[in-house]
Amino acid sequence: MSPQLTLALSKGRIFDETLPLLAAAGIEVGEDVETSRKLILPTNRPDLRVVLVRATDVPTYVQQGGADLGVAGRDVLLEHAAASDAIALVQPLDLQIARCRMSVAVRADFDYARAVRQGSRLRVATKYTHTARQHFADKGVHVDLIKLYGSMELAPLTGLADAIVDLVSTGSTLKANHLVEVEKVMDISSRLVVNPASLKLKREPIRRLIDAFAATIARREGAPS
Ligand code: PRT
Ligand code: MG
Repeated sequence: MSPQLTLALSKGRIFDETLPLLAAAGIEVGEDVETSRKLILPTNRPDLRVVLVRATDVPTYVQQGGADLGVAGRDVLLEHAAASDAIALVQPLDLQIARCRMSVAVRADFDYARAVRQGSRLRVATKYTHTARQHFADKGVHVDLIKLYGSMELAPLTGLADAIVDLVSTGSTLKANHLVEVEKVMDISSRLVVNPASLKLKREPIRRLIDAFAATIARREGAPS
């Protein structure tokens, strides 16, 4: 019997978009996550189970060996890497799921380009302080970063900040709050991450899973969308 593999996923879009990749590899998750309160989900493969953790906890689980593999957004991985001094996670594959972009947004009546041109010091609220700091440093824009854990859109509306750095998908959240996207920081998608020790000790089953995911992604990219 091959060794037991644990895959860490977060509920919501990452779980929903990883399921079809697993299915294409012949793996079915045995519980309905929406109704079940279980955090450990068996699959039809006795050597693979799924654990459900918070999106921001996926890198920690995989890095510390609580899971062999995980799926996490580039946003989460960049912040995690900047905050931890431990050995980097292995990132063998961009799964091209849960795609969005990280952008700078401001109130519609705030002239961002002018503020940047004048070299003003901007107050920027974000959950992604490391990535945002890097972005503005690269552009030579002076910023005071304000760390928030949610509802970033509120910051420019209340005068807490001039701008936010947040994830944007359809743009409807910004629109509903009268904010406009003024600059893209980067494209975001979710990646497979692997614990380096697991990759050595459980090389074969991990390799098979990576190959199966890669084949599905290649097929999707070849298909007209
Ligand atoms: O929600 P929770 O606090 O439990 O955790 P989480 O927000 O970390 O998890 P989740 O499931 O919301 O996001 C997991 C990952 O999905 C993120 O780390 C991103 O890599 C990716 N992803 C893709 C997104 C989005 N698209 C997205 N649109 N994550 C968040 N959003 C949010 C965004 O922050 C904003 O509030 O959706 C809103 C914008 O969406 P639009 O469509 O209105 O533009
Ligand atoms: Mg969320």
